[in-house]
Amino acid sequence: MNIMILGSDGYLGWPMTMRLANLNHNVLAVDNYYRRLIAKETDSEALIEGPNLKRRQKLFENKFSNSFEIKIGDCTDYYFMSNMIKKFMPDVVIHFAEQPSAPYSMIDYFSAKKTFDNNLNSTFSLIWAILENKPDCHIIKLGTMGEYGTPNIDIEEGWLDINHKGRSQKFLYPRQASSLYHTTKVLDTDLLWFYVRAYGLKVTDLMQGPVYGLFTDESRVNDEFLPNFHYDDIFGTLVNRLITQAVAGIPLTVYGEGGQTRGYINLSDTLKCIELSILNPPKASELKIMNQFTEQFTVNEIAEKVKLVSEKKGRKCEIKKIKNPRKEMENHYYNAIHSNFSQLGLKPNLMTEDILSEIFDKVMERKELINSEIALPRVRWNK
Ligand code: USQ
Repeated sequence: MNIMILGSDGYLGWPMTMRLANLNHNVLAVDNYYRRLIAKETDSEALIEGPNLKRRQKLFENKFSNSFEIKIGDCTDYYFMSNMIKKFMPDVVIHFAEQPSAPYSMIDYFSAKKTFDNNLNSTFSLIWAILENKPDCHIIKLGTMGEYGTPNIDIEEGWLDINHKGRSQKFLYPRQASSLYHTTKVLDTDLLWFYVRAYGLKVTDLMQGPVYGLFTDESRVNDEFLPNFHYDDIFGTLVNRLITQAVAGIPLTVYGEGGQTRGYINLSDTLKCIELSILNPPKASELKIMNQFTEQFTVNEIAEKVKLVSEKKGRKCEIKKIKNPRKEMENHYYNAIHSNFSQLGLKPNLMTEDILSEIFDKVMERKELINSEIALPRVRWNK
C-alpha cells in the first residue's frame, strides 16, 4: 500500500515508519521537526534523540535494505498537504502530526494557542486534502483515552447507546478532557465525525493510553534506531519518566494521591494496533473508534513496579507524593473497555518486570546525561 505517515520524526512515528517500510509498503515520512523545536524552547530535550530523517533514512537503508521517502513540511498548510496527497495518492494516512503534551498546552496563552492551531489545523487540512484528492483513502488518526476523562461509569469504545424517554440512539461517548491538549483531540474527533457523516470519509480514530518503552523489532537491532525518549515533565510520559528518575537516583514523582488510573500500552503494541487498523479499514461513511491500551494501572502501582525493578538491580528507590501540578481526579472509578483489538488478534506485551528492566538498562547507559532539574514538574494547571 501507499502509506503516508504524518509526524514521522516522533516517538511513535519513527518506529512506525521503519515497521511499515520493512513490511514492504511504500512509505512517505512527513514531519517539520516541530516537537524538537518546542522541546528545545522549553529546555526539555530528550535523553535519546536520533538524527534527522534524512540521516536516519541512510542508516535504515544500510541496515534493512528497504527504504521510505521523506517530505519535510507543515501539515497545517493545506497547499503542502494537498500537493503531497495528489502526488503520492495514499491508500492510508496515519496522522501523528500533533503537539502531544498536556503540560505544554497548559503553560500559557502562547503554548495553548500553538497547540490549538497545530492540532486542529493539521487535522482540518488533512481532511480537505483527502476530500479533494483521494476521498477513498483510510485516515488513521491518533486520539487519546484522555478524551473520555475519568467518568463514574464504564468507558465504552467510542460510542454509547442512549435510551431517553422511550427512544434510543447511539452517540459518541461523552468526552470531558482535563487539559487543552486532550481537548484538541476531542475537537479532532468531532471534526472527523462531521466529515464522515457529510462526505463519506473512512476514518479510524484510536483512543490511545500513555505509551511507554523503547523497543521494537527494528530498534532492538541497533541503538541508531531507537525512538526519541523524553523524561522531562513536559514531554515525558509517566512510565518513561519514573524509570529515568529511578536510574538518576531521585525520588519518583507521584502527583497527588497517585490513585489516577489510566490504560497503558507498550510501544511495540502501538505498532501492532496500527498494523491491525490498516488491515481492518472502516467502510465509507464509517468512523471506527478503538480504545488502544492493554492494561490499566494507578500511578501508585506503576511507581511500585519501577521501585521493585530498581531495587532488584541494587539501586535504592524512593517514591515521593508531591503536590499535583494538574487538575485531575486522584481517586476515581475507572473501567475502560478495550476488546476491539483483542478481537482483531492483538497479543499484548504486558508491563512485566522483564520489560521494565530492559528499558531501565538502556536508560542506565545514558545515566550521566540525565538532568534531574527537568524531571520535576514546572507547569501548573492552576495559575
Ligand atoms: N503523573 C504522575 N507523575 C509524573 C507524571 C505524571 O503522577 O511524574 C500522572 C499524571 O498526573 C496523570 C498520569 O500520571 O494522572 C499520566 O500522565 P502522563 O504524563 O503519562 O500522560 P498524559 O499527560 O495523560 O499524556 C500522555 C501523552 C499524550 C497521550 C496520553 C494518553 O503525553 O500524548 O495522549 O498520555 S491518556 O493519558 O490516556 O490521555
